[in-house]
Amino acid sequence: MPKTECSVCFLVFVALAASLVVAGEPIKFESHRIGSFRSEACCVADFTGDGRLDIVAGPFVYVAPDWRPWKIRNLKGEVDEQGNGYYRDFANLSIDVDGDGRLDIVSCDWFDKCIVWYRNTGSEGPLWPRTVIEISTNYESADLVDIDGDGRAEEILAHLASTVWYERVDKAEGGSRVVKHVVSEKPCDFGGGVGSRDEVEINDQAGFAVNAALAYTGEGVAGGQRRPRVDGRWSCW
Ligand SMILES: [Ca+2]
Ligand SMILES: [Ca+2]
Ligand SMILES: [Ca+2]
Repeated sequence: MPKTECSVCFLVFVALAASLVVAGEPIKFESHRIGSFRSEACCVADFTGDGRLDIVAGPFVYVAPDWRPWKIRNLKGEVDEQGNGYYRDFANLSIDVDGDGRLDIVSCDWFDKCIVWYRNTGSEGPLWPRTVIEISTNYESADLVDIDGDGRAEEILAHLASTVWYERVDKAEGGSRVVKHVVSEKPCDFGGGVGSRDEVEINDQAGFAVNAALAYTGEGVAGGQRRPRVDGRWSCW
């Protein structure tokens, strides 16, 4: 079961900076309630293409600047007034999966053991079509990270018992698909992260690119599973 039961982000809100950054002074935040739907995941990105950052949480895009809720999907699940329960939505990652210029959403589900994406239709009306990327195992969550070291956090690192990540690639005949990369099938505690060689202690290894990214599993940085990508292949020790 996800360890975040009933504890994270059920109330939809956004914290906006209320003061300018002044050298040496902490940034102050002021919370603004923009909705009351209780769910766990959210993300911030420009889903309408107007240059303003919107918010996705639960079944809605809350559209800036007035945070009007735009319903884009239905979610399975239920959360009661005490915050008990789940909606089947354990990550919201903003990425243009189909390459049409509009940001879509990648999500995952612990209970249905799947990773999915919702296609941004660009206009209000029909709900965003849902496409299953894979059904395999329990998905605790997922992050957008820069695994290939190109400076863009466009790779999907899923938090599973195994260590895998997903990549959006263009198809030769047009369109796109999401490709799965398996780093290790060894089951570990849930969790995931990525860091550069400078950020994670590893042993030196011939041929290892200085800026290559690492993925490691929930066994942690200290003594955990670290597998650097070397020339397009993964190795481990
Ligand atoms: Ca917008
Ligand atoms: Ca898109
Ligand atoms: Ca990248």
